Amino acid sequence: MSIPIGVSGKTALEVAREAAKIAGRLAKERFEGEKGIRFKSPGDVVTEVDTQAEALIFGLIREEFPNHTLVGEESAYDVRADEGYAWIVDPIDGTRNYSVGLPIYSTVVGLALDGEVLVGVNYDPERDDLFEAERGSGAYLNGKRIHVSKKPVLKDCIIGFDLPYSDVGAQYELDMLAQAVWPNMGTVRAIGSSALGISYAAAGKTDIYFQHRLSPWDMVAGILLVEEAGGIITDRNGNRATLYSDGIIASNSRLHEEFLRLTEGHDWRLPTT
Ligand code: 2AM
Ligand code: CA
Repeated sequence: MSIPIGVSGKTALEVAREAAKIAGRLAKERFEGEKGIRFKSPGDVVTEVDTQAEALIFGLIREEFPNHTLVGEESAYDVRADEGYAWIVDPIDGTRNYSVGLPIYSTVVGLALDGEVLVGVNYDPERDDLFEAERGSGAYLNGKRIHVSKKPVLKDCIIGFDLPYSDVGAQYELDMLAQAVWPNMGTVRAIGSSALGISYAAAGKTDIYFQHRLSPWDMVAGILLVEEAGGIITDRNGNRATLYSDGIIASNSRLHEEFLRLTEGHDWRLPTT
């Protein structure tokens, strides 16, 4: 699958990296100031910075790849991300954190061809952490190769997860976690950014990550990072994750099997529309 080159000769990865860094730095500069916060729906917050950062990223991509589709959480959320070359952008993942001054958020830029992710970048401006991957070339954090956890059993593990906004699904998820997984695991972390949560699992900092009700821009970089870091990332039923999976589980294959076995038949598998 060929990874395209931009008008000026930059690679898609270079463009994704540059765009994520510029937007992430804008978010960081505005972190202390007035951000223009409003609620899109209960629990789902957006700031003026999200909108500005997305416009900035789209502008940079459009200059290099004028014929590609642009998909973004704020201004182009209803555009299909799995047809042709599509750039998928989350200007600030973890907006709820960002809006209240919790410094746990990141900027996601990915490129997919017919739904197969080719390039994925996740930039955390607070720690200057750059997670990036190109299909077939491995996953990297700040230039160093990363790998998923090697742990074989959940008993020793840190499980990362996040909850959907005010959604009844969150109750199922917590219930499932408490009943099925809790007695068999180490400990849990919920950091409020699924893009960072998946990236930390790709880097083996946590051992497994799960969440349902995600959107293509939350997952685009994570799907590629986990696969290029030697892990597996699936939907709740164990099928390979796509940009439109209703939730994901990311880990190594042994932990994955154990997690799917433990959660089999639990309510979080029920459709919750
Ligand atoms: P956001 O910050 O970009 O809105 C925390 O709950 C994490 O899950 C964040 O990454 C948040 O993305 C994402 N998230 C929460 N509820 C979601 C929903 N219903 N659909 C898509 N993403 C969601
Ligand atoms: Ca997001």
